Amino acid sequence: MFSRRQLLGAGAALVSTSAWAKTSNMGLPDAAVMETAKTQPPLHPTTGPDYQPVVTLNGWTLPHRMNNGVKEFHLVAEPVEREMAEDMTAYLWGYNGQSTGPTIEAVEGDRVRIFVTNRLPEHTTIHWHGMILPSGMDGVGGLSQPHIKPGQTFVYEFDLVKSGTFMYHPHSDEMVQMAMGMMGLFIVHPKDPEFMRVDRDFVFMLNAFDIDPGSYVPKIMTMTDFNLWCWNSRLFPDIDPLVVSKDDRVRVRVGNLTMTNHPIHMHGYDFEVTCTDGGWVRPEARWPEVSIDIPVGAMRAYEFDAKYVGDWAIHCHKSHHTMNAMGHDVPTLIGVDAGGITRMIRKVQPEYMSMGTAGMADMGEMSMPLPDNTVPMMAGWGPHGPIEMGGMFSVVKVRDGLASDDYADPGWYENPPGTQAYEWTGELPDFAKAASAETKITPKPATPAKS
Ligand SMILES: [Cu+2]
Repeated sequence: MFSRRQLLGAGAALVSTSAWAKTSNMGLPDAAVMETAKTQPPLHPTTGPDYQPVVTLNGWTLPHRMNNGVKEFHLVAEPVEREMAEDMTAYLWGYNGQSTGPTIEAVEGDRVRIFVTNRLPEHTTIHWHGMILPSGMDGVGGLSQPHIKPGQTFVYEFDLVKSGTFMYHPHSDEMVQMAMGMMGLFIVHPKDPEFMRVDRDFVFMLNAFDIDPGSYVPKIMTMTDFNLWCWNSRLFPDIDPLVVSKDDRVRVRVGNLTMTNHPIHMHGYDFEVTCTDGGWVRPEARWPEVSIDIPVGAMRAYEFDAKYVGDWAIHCHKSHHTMNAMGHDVPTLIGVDAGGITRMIRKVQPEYMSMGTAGMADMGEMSMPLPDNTVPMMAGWGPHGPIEMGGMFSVVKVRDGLASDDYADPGWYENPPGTQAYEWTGELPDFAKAASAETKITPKPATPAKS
């Protein structure tokens, strides 16, 4: 057995970051630390132009301090323990106590000064993906700057010349450090508070890990066959819902630093793609979608008006990405008569069940004993039974009359009578007998709505 210290890597001192932040400040801004994987409330601006702050799913925004008009942030690259689900913790590398790292928020026209302290067992840098900045601030180790050695603090300083959605990640032993979870989002709000204003603005990173059941550290050499597909290093059913008030204008920004694309599909709505890492999409160039493919090394944002109340699934449409830890070398048993083999195995193992001969839905209903520190392949229990999902899945919950900063889970939506699929019992129910197509249908305009 390896001890946790060995797993974290030689030289990774297990000093509490908060204790360290207090004792070795040296004039640096406080390095705030987040201890929980719960979605934190939006951090409203206290100086400068107003903006609608983002909400990072199962994440948080890094506080800053003002120093002579410059916004100063302090990121600490360090080993972290991330709760990926209620029963599963991973030993990752991240920033300020968490992986995915905190979201940085600032405003177009700001000058930012970002202190980066390296508490990893090896050197690192930070690249500011998508930013327009001086070449020497671009964070490519060896090319634009020396690598930041363990124990060193480097300073990045540049003007935010454009608004939009950017990402940050190491450009230093990049394959290892990104496989260990080092990444985050950098949101630059428009200087004009009315430009592209929305009522709710959700952000999250896509990530993929390969962590064997019962172990804690991602296998860094895995290139394609990952077994955990996450949003902000979190797995369904423990990804928080996206809570929205009816008629809100809503934006969802998704960043992808995994090694494959993810078609993110949202039910109940059509929406428009409004932003890429390159900038805002002009109104006349936006296009309608119900699934938006997030390419590798890119982000996409989409917007919609929350007209339809309900519980609407949002998920990656690659069906293996909405499953938790699973092996891919399991034989297909659909249509196989397993009776004989089951009887034989039960002679030595009386509790043995054969599964999979009629599909795998049983997996969502049964709770079988699992190794320590993993999550069931299919999970989640809704108001009508097992949801049979995992990984990259959550629910957009649109409700009437929520307060503007209310992101608390409102529970399950209760479908009004006559609006839910029903079992056929041989006769139409009263609401269906009364239904008349002529009185109900209001055609949706064929042209996209202006925003
Ligand atoms: Cu996916």
